[in-house]
Amino acid sequence: MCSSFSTGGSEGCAYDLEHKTLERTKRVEAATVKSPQRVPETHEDYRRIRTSGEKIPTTSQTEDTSLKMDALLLLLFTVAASGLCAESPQVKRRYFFNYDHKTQDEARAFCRDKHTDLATITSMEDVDTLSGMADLSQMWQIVDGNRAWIGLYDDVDSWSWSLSDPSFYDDGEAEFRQWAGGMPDNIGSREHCTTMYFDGLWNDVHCMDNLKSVCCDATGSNVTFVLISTDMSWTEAQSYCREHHTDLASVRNLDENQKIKELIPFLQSVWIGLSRETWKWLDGSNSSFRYWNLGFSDPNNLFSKEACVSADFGNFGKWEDWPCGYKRSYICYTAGITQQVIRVSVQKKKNPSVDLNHSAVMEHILQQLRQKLRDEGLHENIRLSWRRQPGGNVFQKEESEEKKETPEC
Ligand SMILES: [Ca+2]
Ligand SMILES: [Ca+2]
Repeated sequence: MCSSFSTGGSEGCAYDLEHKTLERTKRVEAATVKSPQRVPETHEDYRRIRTSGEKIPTTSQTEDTSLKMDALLLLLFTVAASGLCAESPQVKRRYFFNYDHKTQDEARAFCRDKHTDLATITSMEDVDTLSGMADLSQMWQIVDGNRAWIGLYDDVDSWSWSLSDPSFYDDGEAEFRQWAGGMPDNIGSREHCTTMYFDGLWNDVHCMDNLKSVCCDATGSNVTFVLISTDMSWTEAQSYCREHHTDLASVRNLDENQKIKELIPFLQSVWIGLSRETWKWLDGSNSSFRYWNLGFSDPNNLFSKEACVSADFGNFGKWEDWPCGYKRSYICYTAGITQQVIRVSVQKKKNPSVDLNHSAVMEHILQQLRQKLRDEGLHENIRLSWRRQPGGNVFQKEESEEKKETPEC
């Protein structure tokens, strides 16, 4: 069952709450985007856009268009969007306890096969629901019983440079690392920013530490480094570098590592531009609800090995980080996911050589679309992703104008 709605000239469907899947295509005319801005190509473009507050353009004007690219955009309505469906502001998850023992990886695979995913928990109401469901007699283990995996994990491989312009890096340079032995170790589950010690080796540390920093001034792929002697947190240092220079220092190779090392005072550490994201839900939910067992100082990343989360139903369902390879019970959930596929046309006028299939370019376009959806009042939990077309690319050159499709529900 589906009825139509209208948001800012768009058309779509309000979805039936029995969680049926809806998929259809719709054309979004690029002509609705009037900005004459060009797609950013260099880190200087990105810096200009950042400092001016200007939005990163995704299309140019439509006249004289010779290159027109199409892509399919997948919208997942994991929560009934308030702008679309007034009937249910909250997703209705059904939880399933499984009392056999699996690692978090194995549990995730099972849940995705049989249900939607490992459990996402977004409120105390969810915690209470789960506490009422848990059968402790089936969760007995010689050690660490009463615990079940949920879908929260620490994204330990999400390191990225503050200077994100992909054209600044040759192959492999964005992945250059010079960690000291045993690093990154994420002591206390608090270390998500990176320093370089005066010996040139890197360490992950708490982002709120106050340290000196190294900024970079980049012109094309040429770069110079500047020591900033004022102590700041990583975020403060990033803001300072972006205001007065290009960005916090990126380190692309050993030569640049050496140049920065030579700036660092004896026995001191400085911020460089590498940081990472932390706790995420496996299903992509952006819920910030947390129910850590603060009595055990969780998350504490004991022995630097804990990147997965269990709920302890012997302790009110509170959360603890554990090594992901431990085998224990687990909780799946099933939810209504409504999805819609939209065909997006992007027209390139001034920069026909820009590669729309570059991951960074596609991510920038997604960010703009997310912001536009938010501006139009759609629920923040809408998830967007690109759908790859036959051949593996997301964008494909359009060969001819197709007849505009009539939306159907
Ligand atoms: Ca560390
Ligand atoms: Ca722990």
